[in-house]
Parts: sequence; C-alpha cells; structure tokens
Amino acid sequence: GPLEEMSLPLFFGWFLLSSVQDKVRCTSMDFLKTLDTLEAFKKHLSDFTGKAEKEVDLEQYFQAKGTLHCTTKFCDYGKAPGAKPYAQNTAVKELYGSAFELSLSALFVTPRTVGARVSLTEEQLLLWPADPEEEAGSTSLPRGSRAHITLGCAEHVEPVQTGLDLLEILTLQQEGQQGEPIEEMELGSLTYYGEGRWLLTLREPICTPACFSSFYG
Ligand code: ACK
Repeated sequence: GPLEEMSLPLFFGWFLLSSVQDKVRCTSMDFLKTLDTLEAFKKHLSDFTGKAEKEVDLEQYFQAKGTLHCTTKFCDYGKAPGAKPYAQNTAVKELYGSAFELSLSALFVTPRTVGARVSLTEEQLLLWPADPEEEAGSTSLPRGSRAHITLGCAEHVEPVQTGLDLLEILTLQQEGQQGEPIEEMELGSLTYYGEGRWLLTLREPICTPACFSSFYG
C-alpha cells in the first residue's frame, strides 16, 4: 500500500548545516563570477551558448536546487535497485543522524551543471552504496568518485546530471588527459577539459559539517 511505499526515502545523504550552506553557495557564486570574466572562458563561450558571440551570465545560467547535500543512495522511495539492502545496512542504521565533516576538494562547471567534488574518508565510504559509479558506466574509477554536491543546474537539467558530469571529468583524467591548465586563481588551479568542462582544484579543501540523514520530499 501507499504507506509501505513511503517507508524508504527519496534518497540518503549528508546534509550541510544551513549556516555553512550559505558559505558554500557564496564560494560557488564567486567562482562563477570570476570564471565568467576570464578570457579563456570567453574563448570557449560557445560551449555554453551554442553561439560564439552571445554572452552568458553564469550566475543566472544555473539554478539552485534545494538544500545542499551529498547524495549517498538514491532510493526513489524503494523503487531504485538496491534501495532496501542499503537502508538495512548496519553502517547506515548506526550512523543515521550523526554528524560528519565533508571535505570539498574541487569545484566543477559544465554547460549542464555546477558542483563540488566531495572527497570521502574511509569512514564515510562505509555509507557509500555498492556501485553508483558502475551504474553510471564508469567501471574503473575508485569507489566514492561520484560523491558531489549539486550547486546548480542549467534550465531543463536534472540534478542527477551533476555526478555524471563529475565522473566524466575524472574519467578523462584517468585516461591520462591532463586538460589545459588555465590559471592559478585565489581558490586554486583552474583546468579546462574541453566541451565546456572546467575544474577548479581547491588549494585548501573546504571542510563543512554535515548530517547523515534522508530526504522524503
Ligand atoms: O544532486 P543530487 O546528487 O542528484 O541529488 C539529487 C537527489 O538524488 C534527489 O533527486 C539524486 N539523484 C536523482 N536520481 C538519481 C539516480 N538515478 N542516481 C543517483 N542519484 C540520483 C539527485
């Protein structure tokens, strides 16, 4: 019945405390603002607009998507494969409601999404489901590679895309594509991977408290 269907959440994940959400959003906005003004970005503007001469305001281009979080398991109220075993996992049950410190190690931008890469600790990996990387077709990346926070999506783009965009960039790196080093920014080093894919590796990771919980919606 409907009650049973509601017994599993839409997804499990780490939810950033509201006080740090603002800080992370500001950092991301500052990055977009700076990226927008770079000659190197303007040179590749057509990745975003489809037309070289058009302008783009990145802060308008991306829309925020709800509360900032790092999804561990997308359950779709139990309809997603592996949802039930995940919810019943010992670590998931024991650590539900606990506080964690997430380390954001990079920011990335594509014509579809803007996000932050989350570098998981061994303990945090206990909460990582069996194979979200493989589900996305990335069979040879380390577990946890998909961990991210969606900071914004372009019009008509769903947030599930953010993790896929991250995996795409990490796959390029793994294949030995170093990307084009663009410049050293205050926050870290900026690299271009073609097709509108930008990666800012943070000099100092952003550490942010987050609660492991679930979202029903
Ligand atoms: O930004 P996200 O990680 O991408 O957070 C949202 C959250 O679940 C609620 O929609 C993520 N999400 C949606 N569909 C999937 C999926 N098929 N696999 C993994 N994560 C998903 C989305």
